[in-house]
Amino acid sequence: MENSLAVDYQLQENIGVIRVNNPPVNAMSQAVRMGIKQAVVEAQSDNCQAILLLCEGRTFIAGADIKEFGKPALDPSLSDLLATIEQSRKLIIAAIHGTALGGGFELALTCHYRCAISSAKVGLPEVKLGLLPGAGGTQRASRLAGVEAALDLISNGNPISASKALTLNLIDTILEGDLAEASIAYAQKLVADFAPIKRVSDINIEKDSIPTGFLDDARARFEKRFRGQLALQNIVSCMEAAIELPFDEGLRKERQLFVECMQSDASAAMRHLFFAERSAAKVKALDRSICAREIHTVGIIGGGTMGGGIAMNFANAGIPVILIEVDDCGVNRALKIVERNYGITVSKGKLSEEQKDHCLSLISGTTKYEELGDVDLVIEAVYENLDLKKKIFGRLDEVCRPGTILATNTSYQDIDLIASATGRPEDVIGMHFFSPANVMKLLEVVRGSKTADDVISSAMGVAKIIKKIPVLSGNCYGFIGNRMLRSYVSETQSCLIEGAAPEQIDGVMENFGMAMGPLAVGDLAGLDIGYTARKALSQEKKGAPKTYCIADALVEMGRLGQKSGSGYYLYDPETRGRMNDPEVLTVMQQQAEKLGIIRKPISDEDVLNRLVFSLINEGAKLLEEGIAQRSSDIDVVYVFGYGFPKFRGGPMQYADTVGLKKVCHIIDEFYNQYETPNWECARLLKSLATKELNFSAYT
Ligand code: 3H9
Repeated sequence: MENSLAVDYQLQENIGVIRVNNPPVNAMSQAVRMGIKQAVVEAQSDNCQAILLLCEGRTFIAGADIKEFGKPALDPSLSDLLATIEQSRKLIIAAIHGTALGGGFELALTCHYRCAISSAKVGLPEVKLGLLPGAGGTQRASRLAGVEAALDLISNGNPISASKALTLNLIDTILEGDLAEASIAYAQKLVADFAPIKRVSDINIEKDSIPTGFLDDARARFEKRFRGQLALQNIVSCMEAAIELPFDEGLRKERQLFVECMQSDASAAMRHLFFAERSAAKVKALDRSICAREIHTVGIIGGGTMGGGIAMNFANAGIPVILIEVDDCGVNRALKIVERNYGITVSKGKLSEEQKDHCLSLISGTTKYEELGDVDLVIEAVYENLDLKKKIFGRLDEVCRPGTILATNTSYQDIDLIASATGRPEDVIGMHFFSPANVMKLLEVVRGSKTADDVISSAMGVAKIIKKIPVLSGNCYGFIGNRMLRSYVSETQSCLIEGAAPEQIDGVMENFGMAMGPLAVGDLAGLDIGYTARKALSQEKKGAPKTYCIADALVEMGRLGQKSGSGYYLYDPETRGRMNDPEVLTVMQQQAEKLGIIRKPISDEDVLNRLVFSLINEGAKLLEEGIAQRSSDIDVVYVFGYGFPKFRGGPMQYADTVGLKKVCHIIDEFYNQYETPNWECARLLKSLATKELNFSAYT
C-alpha cells in the first residue's frame, strides 16, 4: 500500500519494504515521518517477518528537513517515530546508501540492524548548524561506538565512511552489489537465523572505560576553540547524560539541550548560512535553458602563489592546466611552488603520494601563449596592474579559439576595461579567488556589462566542480568583498588614530568571533602589500589620510608585519607570538598630532559597532546598487572569504539579529559624529528599517 507520496510500503516475499522517496536528499519532512510511522504500524500486523527501510534516489535520509525548523512542530515528531521503530515487535533493518546524516542516521541507529553499501557515508553533522543530534543520536552513538568516538563524530560533524562506521560498531555489515537486492537477502538471513531484536537503548555504558577528566578536557578545548558556541558545550553535556543517566532520562536531557540550541541566534545564523551557500550558486534572471560551455582544459597566466593555487584546484578536480610564465626560470619556480604545496598536503595526510603525482602530471608550464590556442578557460592571475592585464587580454584575444572563456583573477580592477582590450568582451569575466587559492572556499564571479549569460553560467558551474562556493558580483571597485573590506579597514584605522590600541581592536573582533583581528591580519599578510597598492591609487580612491597614515608610517619604518618581526605588534622570532609594542603607540600619537586629532578612549562597544556596522552599511549599498544579488550572498562572501564568524551568519544576518532599526540609529549617530561618506546610511537600510523589515525579507 502507499502511505504517502513520499513513502511506499510493499511486502516482498517475507520482508516488508519501506521505501522513502523525497528528492533531492530524502530530508525527513512531516510527510516522510508520517509515511514511515504508518508503514511500521501496518507491518506489525501483516505477514512480514522483518521490516526493511530503504531510500530511493541518490541518498539515504540526509537529515531532518531543515526548512521545518523554527516553524510550529508537525506530528509525528521524529522522537515519536523513533520510539515506534525501536519498540517494533518485528526486526527493523536500515539499508544505507549515499549519506545517512543527522536525523536520518539517528533513525538508522534506532533500527535493530544497519547495513550499508561500501560507498555510503554516515554522520551527525548537526553541530554545523549550531545544533546537536536531537533524536537520540548522542545517546545511541555513545552506546554503540563508545563515548570518545561518539564525541569526536558529533563534535566535528564530518561524515565517516561505511568501513569506519563498521569498525566503530555504528553499522553491522557492508553489502556488495545492488543494495535493494542485497539488503532484502540480508534481512531474510537475519530472519532465518532467528536474529534477536537489538535495541541500542539496552546497551550500558561502562563508566570505567572513559579516561578520567575526558569530558572536562573536551569542555575546556571546545571553550577555547569555539568560544561562546552553545552546541559544543551542550554536546558534552549530552555525553555526560549518556554516561550518568538511564537511557530515557538521557533522551529527555538531549531533547532539552537540543531545543536550547535550536532557539539560539547561533543556530539561526548557521541554518541561514546553509541555505545562503546553496542559493548563492543560483543566478537570478538567467535563462534556465542556457547551456554552460564545457570546461575540460584550463590555462593560467602567472604562476605565482595565486596562479599556482588556482592551478591546483583544477588539477585536484582532474582538469589539465597549462601555466604560463614570462621565462623558463618563472615556469620552473611556479612548478616548484605547486609541488611544494602538494608536498605539504601529503605531509598532512590529506593526499597520497600517488594522488599528488597524478595532480602534478596534470599541470604543465610554458612561456608560449600559443599553447593556449585550444583551452576552454583561461584565468589571468598576474599582479594588479591594469595596463599589464589589458596587454595580456589583447594577447589572449589573438591566440585563443573563439568561445574560450577569458577570466581575470583581479581583486578590484574594472572588468569592462580589461574586456575592452579584446574583440570579445562577452567572453570576459572575473573569477576572483581568495588566498591561499587551493584552500579558501569562496570564488567571486564578476560579471562585466557585456559578459554573456552562458559564460556566467559556466563560471558558476565550474566553481562547483573545483569545490568552491561561487557568489556572483556586479562590476565595481573591489566587487562585493574588497569594497566592504575598504570600509572595515578604514574604520579600523580611524579607531586606531582616534584612540584605540591595536590590541583593543583585535581583541574586540576576536571576542566577536573573527579568527584574527584586522590588524593582526594586516601583519600576517604584510603591511607592504596595502602600502604598494595605495601608492597606485588616486587621492580620491585612497580616502582620508587618517585612514592610512599609521599604516604608511609603520611600513616606512621597516615594520612590514610578521615577516620583518614587527608591524602593529612585535613578534617573537621563535613562537611568532604577538606582543604589544609601545613604539606603535608613539607612531599613533605622532600621526594623530600631525592631523590635529586628540586621541581619547573608545569603548569596546563602539569599536565593534564601527567595524561591523561599516560592513553592513556598505553591504546595503551593494544590494541597493544591484552589485550583490541577495543579502545572503554578501554573508557568504564575508564568512567564506574574510573569516566572519559562521555562528553570526555573516554581516547582513547579524544586522537582522540586532534589528535594522537599531543598526540605522547607530549609523545615524556615527554620521552625526564623524560626517564621513562611510556613515551615510544606505537608503535601502533606512527603508527596510522604517518598514520594520529585515534583510532576509529583501530578495
Ligand atoms: C537534523 O537532522 C536534526 C536532528 O538531529 C534532530 C531533529 C529533531 N533539509 O547540498 P546540496 C537541500 S539537522 C532540507 O546542494 P549535495 C538543499 O538545500 C539536519 N533541505 O546537495 C538543496 O536544495 P536546493 C542534519 C535539504 O549533493 C538540495 O537539498 N543534516 C537538506 O551537494 C541539495 O543539497 C544535515 O545537516 C535538509 N536536511 O549534498 C545534512 N539537506 O536544490 C545537510 C539538503 O533547493 N545536507 N537539502 O538548493 C548536506 O550536507 C548536503 O545537502 C548533502 C547533499 C551532503 C546531503
